[in-house]
Amino acid sequence: MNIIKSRAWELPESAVTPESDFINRRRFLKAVGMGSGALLGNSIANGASWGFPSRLNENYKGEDLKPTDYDLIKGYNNFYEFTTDKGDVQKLANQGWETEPWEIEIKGLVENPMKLEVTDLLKKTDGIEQRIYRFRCVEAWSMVIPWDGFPLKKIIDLAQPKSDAKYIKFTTFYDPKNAPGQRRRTIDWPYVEGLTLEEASNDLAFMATGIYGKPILNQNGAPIRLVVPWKYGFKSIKSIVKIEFVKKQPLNTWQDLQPSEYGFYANVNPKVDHPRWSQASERVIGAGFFSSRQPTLMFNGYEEQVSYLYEGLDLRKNY
Ligand SMILES: Nc1nc2c(c(=O)[nH]1)N[C@H]1C(S)=C(S)[C@@H](COP(=O)(O)O)O[C@H]1N2
Ligand SMILES: [Mo]
Repeated sequence: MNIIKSRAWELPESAVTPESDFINRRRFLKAVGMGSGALLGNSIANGASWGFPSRLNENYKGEDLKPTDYDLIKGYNNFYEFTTDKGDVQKLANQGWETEPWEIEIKGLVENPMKLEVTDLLKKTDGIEQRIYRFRCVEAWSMVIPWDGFPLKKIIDLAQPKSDAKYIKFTTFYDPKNAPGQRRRTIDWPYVEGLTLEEASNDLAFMATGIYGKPILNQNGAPIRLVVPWKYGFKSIKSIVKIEFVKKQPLNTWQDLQPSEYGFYANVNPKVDHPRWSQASERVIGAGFFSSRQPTLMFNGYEEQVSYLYEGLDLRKNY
């Protein structure tokens, strides 16, 4: 397949093209009037392969953003269920840990609780789309990721929350046999995250089942994960098995671990430093030596879309 790399835009499988070509391919498809989202991403059959190819959502095409190379997105990971070593997640998450079949449960204060295979959920949420989002880890590094998936709001609409549901609590799998990091009790497993119902209903809140037009890989949170681009990366919980509508604010894993450093909101905010480092700028993963740092933007560049959620809230206290 490598021999036709120079004509990447003709390839039916984005899987084998270098990701720098992704940008050129999009430009080409646009030029011939196919729309830059019509990536012909022939997906390898796996748990969340349903719905591909996805179509680019014109509202989130990341006009001024350069997607990070796929090799970096899938090779530089935080997934403590496996290891704290970013370079080793890729290997350890692909040694016997199965992400298909995968059941997901939607429960709590809802009219329509359900427990179903993730593929069946995808059918109910009616198709997937592609969105290019900034991604900013609390550790002050960043990437740009072309996600495939659907808005979280679609799950809310399916579930029909009752009036006393105020938050959504998300839970990751628990499988210490296949996830070596879970054999260590450094964290009170399973990993948990949460959003207010209002945050979760914002159009930016996304459930990802793919990256770069291909089903999401184990190390990135297969078969389904949350993506909240205006918050620090730890809010974007991976490999979800349970989505619960609750009354009280859930205690998320990082807040539980170190409440003085990590809060519930975790909105990207260059003006509020982490107790141990500045959040004013970020290291851009994959950028050249001379342009490797850039200023961090309020709400990671999504201020216009999300600031209404925090009106009247002291962001210094509610970090
Ligand atoms: N279940 C789970 N989800 C998780 C994490 C984790 O360790 N376990 N790490 C978080 C952190 S700190 C970051 S920065 C992102 C990293 O996602 P990526 O490896 O796909 O880039 O996942 C988040 N979601
Ligand atoms: Mo992170």
